[in-house]
Amino acid sequence: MARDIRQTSQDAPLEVAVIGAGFAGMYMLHKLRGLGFDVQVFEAGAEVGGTWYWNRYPGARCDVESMQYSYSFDDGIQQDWTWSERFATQPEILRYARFVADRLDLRRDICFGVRITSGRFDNQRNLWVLDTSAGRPIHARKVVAAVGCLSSSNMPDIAGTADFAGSTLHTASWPEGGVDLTGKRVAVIGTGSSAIQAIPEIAKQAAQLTVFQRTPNFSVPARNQPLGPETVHWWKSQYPALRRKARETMRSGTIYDLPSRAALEVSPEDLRAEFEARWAKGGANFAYAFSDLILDERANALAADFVRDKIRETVADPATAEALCPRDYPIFCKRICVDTDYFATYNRPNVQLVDLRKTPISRITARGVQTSDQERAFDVIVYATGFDAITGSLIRLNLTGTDGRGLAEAWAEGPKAYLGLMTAGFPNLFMVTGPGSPSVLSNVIVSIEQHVEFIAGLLEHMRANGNSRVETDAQTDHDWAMHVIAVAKTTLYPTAASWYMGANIPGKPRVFMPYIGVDDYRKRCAAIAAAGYRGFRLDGVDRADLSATG
Ligand code: N01
Repeated sequence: MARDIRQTSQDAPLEVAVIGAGFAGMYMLHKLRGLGFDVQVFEAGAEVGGTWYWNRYPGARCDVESMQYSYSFDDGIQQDWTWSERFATQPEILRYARFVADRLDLRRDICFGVRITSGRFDNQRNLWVLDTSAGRPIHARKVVAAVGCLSSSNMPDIAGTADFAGSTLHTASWPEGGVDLTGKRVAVIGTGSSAIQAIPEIAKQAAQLTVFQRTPNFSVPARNQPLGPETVHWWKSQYPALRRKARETMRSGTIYDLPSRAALEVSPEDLRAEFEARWAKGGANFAYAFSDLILDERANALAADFVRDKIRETVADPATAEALCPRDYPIFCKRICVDTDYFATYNRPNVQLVDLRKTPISRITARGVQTSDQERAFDVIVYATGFDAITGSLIRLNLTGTDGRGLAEAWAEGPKAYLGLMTAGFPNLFMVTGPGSPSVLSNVIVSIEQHVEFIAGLLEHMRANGNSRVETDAQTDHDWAMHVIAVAKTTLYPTAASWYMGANIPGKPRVFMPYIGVDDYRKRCAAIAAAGYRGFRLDGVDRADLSATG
C-alpha cells in the first residue's frame, strides 16, 4: 500500500526525503529504514523501477548481463529471483524491481505520482523545503536525490515538431501497454543504444521504417539467449565471491574477461582471432579484448576497423553499409551499443536509412519529416534522441542552495561535486551516482549500492556525533572534478563528443562527468570514510583541518 505525503513542518520535519524510486531510491529507503531513520520516498511515476519504468520502447533490454545487473545486498533476493535471459528485457527488469519492492515492503514508504518541482535550503533551520506536484510541501532535514543519470529525456529543438499530425513518441517515455505499429509508416530519429535496440523490433511491425541517422554508432552483437539452469546455478552458488570480484577488482563493476595482452603487441592473426572470439561470444566483453584499446589511438583503430568490416559483411547495400560505419570518434569512447540484428535489419525491404550528414532535417511538417532534399510522410515519428544525462535530472529538481543559486548556475562551467556525492552550497543534499562518480561507466547497480552504503554510513556517523549538517566546499569539489578529468585524460574517452561530455545537449558545458574506475573509486571512498569523512564539513568544521591537526 503506497503512502500519502506525510504532514511535515519546519518544527516536525522528515528526517530524510528520498527523491526517486528507481534502484537507487529503493535501496536507500531499505537501508535507512533498517538503520532506524525516518524516511519517505517521492516518485513521479506510478511504480518503482525508475528508468526501467519509463523506457518501455520495443526491444528495451539491459546491456549488462542479468546475473550481474541486480542487487547484491540481500542474499535471499539474489537466490530467490531467477532471470530468464542472458540480457534481461525491460518488462523482466520491472518485474524484478516489483519483486524487490514487495519482498522488502518498500511501498508503504513511497509516495507515487509525486514530482518534486522545486525546493530551497533554509540556512537558519538546516532544513530543506521541497515543493511537490501534489501541492503539499515537504520539510526534511536531509535530501537524497536518487533521480538517475539517464532519466531526463532529450527532445531536440527541430522546427515544426508540434506541427506533425501523426503520433509523436520518445523512446524514454513510451506509452504503457505499448503502441501497435502494425502497417504504419514509422520514422526513427537517432541511432544511439535506444534506437539500435528498437529499430529491429519496429521493423518487424511497421509497413515502412525510415531511420534518420546523424552519427553512426559502433555496436556489437548481444548473442542473447535463454539462461540455462546450470548457468544460473553456477552464478548463485558463488555469488558472494563473484560480487566481491566485480566491485573490488573491475573498472566497470562488471565481471568481464580481462585482457592479458596489448593489441599493438600481438600478430595480426592473434588480433583477429581474439576479436572474432569475443564477437562470437557477444556483449560488451568485446571492449576488453586488449589492454590498450581505450588508451592508444592506433590500438583503438584496430578494433574500429574490425567492427566496420563486420558492418560491411552484414549490410548488403554497400552505400548503406558505408553510411552505417562510424568514423569520426574512437570506438568505446561513446558507450558501446549491444544489439540483436541491428545491422542486418537494413537488409529488409521495408527499412531505409537517411544519412542526415548528407541531407539534414530542415523541419518536421504536418505530414512527416522534411530533409534538405525531400519531404517524407509518416504515421508515427519516434524520437530516440537520448537524455540530458547525469546532471539533467538533478538540475530539473530546481533546488536552490545557501546562496540562492540553483544547480544550473552553480554548475554553469560544468558540474563539480565531491565524489559525485555532494556539491558546495547545498548542505545535507546527497546525490546517488552524481557527476564525478563511476555511475554510467559502471554496472550502475554496483555503483548505486556503494553510494547508498556510503551515504547511510555518513548519516550514521552524523547521528552518532550529534552533527546536524554536512557539506562540501568549492575547493574540495574543484579538486575532485580536476581529478576526475585527469583520470579521464589518461584514456581516449574525452576525445569523443559524447553524452559523457555533455556534448549531446546544446549549451551544456563540455566536461567529462563520470569517474573511470569502480575499483579505485571504492578504495578512495573507504579511505575517506575511515578518516572521519575527510573533505566533508560537519557542522561547519572541515574534516581536512581536523585530520591535519590530528
Ligand atoms: O541516446 P543517445 P540513447 N537530429 O544520446 C540523435 C543508455 N541506454 O537513448 O550522435 C538528429 O546515445 C543522436 O545523434 P548524434 C546507454 O547508456 C542503455 O540511444 O547527436 N538526430 C543519437 O544518434 C546509452 O548510451 C540501454 O549525432 C539527433 C541519438 O539521437 C544511453 O542510454 C539501452 C538529434 C541519441 O543517442 C543513451 O542512449 C538504451 C537531432 N536533432 C539506452 N538529436 C541499456 O541497455 C539527437 N539525435 C541499459
